[in-house]
Amino acid sequence: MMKPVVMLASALTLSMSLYAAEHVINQKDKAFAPGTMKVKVGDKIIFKNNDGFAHNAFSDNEANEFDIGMQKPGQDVSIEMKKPGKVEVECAIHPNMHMTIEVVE
Ligand SMILES: [Cu+2]
Repeated sequence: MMKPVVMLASALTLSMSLYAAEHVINQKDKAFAPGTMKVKVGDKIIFKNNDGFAHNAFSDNEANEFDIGMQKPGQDVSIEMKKPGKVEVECAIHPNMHMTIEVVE
């Protein structure tokens, strides 16, 4: 039998996942598409690599710092946006790749 605390925690997780949206960012021809995106806290961003070579998307912004690392062609990587703020996304391999995600409450 589950303890009440555990039941509450799983109910919260369930309700959060019901509201969390998923957004796709494509990496194609050494560019992020779309170039800007507005999402809510808790939403997931799925980075797709549609190129024939690796990418390495990352952000240094304090609010949602992340580093995907080497992402091979055809791989999907999911990142959760945990705090509100501006997220400037760059690629460590291709300096010209750049996009912005605005995370709101
Ligand atoms: Cu790249």
